[in-house]
Amino acid sequence: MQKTAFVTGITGQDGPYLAKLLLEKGYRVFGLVPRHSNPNFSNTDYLGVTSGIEFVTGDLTDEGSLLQLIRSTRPDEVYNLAAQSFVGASWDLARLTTEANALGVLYLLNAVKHHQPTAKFYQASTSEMFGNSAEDGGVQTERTPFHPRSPYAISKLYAYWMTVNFRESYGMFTANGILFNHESPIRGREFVTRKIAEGVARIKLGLEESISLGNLDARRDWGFAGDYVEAMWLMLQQSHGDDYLVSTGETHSVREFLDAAFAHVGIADWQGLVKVDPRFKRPAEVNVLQGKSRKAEERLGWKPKVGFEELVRMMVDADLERQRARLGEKAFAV
Ligand code: NAP
Ligand code: G4F
Repeated sequence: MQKTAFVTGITGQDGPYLAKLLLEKGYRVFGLVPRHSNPNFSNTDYLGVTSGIEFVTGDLTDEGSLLQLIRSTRPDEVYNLAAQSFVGASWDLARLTTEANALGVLYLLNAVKHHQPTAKFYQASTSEMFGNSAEDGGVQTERTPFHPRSPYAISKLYAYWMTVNFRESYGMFTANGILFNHESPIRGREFVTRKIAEGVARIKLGLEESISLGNLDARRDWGFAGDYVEAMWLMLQQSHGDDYLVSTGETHSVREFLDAAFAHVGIADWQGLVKVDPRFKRPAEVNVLQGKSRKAEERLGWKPKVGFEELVRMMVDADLERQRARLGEKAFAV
């Protein structure tokens, strides 16, 4: 029997990687797209999955649209990846962030409970919920206390507990993936890794003189999105719903990301090419994230495949290719 998946956030970074995995496994994939005058399918195009996805229009903030879509698509698995996911914007857009990331999850859980209660439900939770909280040795696990430090993290914590609560109250199969930062060539351009990859590529090709960034000392546990969507799928193949942390176990600073990215294009001394701009600093920073995903390893058999250096090279190479293609198009136009 062919399985059906309902994926929100299909046009973001993780949605296309997950859709690729599910289509390869023979799923029918419905992808939720919010209404835009000019919808952007560049990420599903990049991974070659646009034609395989059945796109449906709706919005996490519109409960009626979710009720109608869950009733009409009858999914076996629901992956809720949609969110206002940019931490930096969440102070200025606190209400919008809360409505989509917190209440939107309640609406989707309700739609599943009413129309397809046997569906397995995945919620995209986040290491941001830990804030600066850590265990001895400075790492985070499933047992580390949460201490969110942004409107984004607070909205995600509400969604985390609502997901747990639907499991405990109604016996539904729900799972939280507490994912640490994961990146790829289709990462949104405002996130620090992609901003650096694109900036380095443009500097290398003589198209830009510098990159403006905020806190270079922040440390993150950066993995590859293609690896992380496998963990999402594995969580929904278990006999019962549970919550799992997903990380690489390594932490690197923004500065180290810059080192690796510039080194890859043969620039050793990048200090004069990076400007620190207070506009990119946050009212409350999360200083260090480093996860220990032993539970995912033991119970799901999941391990990351792509390491830090390979991830940086992959992202910079992809941006070099994109920038060169643009230059080629311009030359052709002349
Ligand atoms: P992303 O690239 O920002 O994609 C977010 C997606 O959500 C986009 O497709 C966006 O559509 C959609 N969306 C936003 N508001 C919506 C709404 N009100 N209704 C319906 N769709 C809406 O995020 P990502 O990096 O793929 O991350 C996927 C999920 O994992 C997010 O929930 C994020 O918070 C969470 N997460 C990410 C990471 C990470 O490191 N990437 C780590 C932990 C957790 P439009 O573009 O059309 O607006
Ligand atoms: O790339 P970032 O914006 O990612 P952040 O805030 O860690 O959030 C991402 O990962 C979370 C999981 O931990 C997700 F839940 C969330 O949706 C998102 O995908 O920033 C990373 C670090 C921060 O400490 C930030 O202050 O880089 C620092 N940084 C320094 N300069 C910058 C910049 N971040 C951005 N975006 N832009 C800068 O210029």
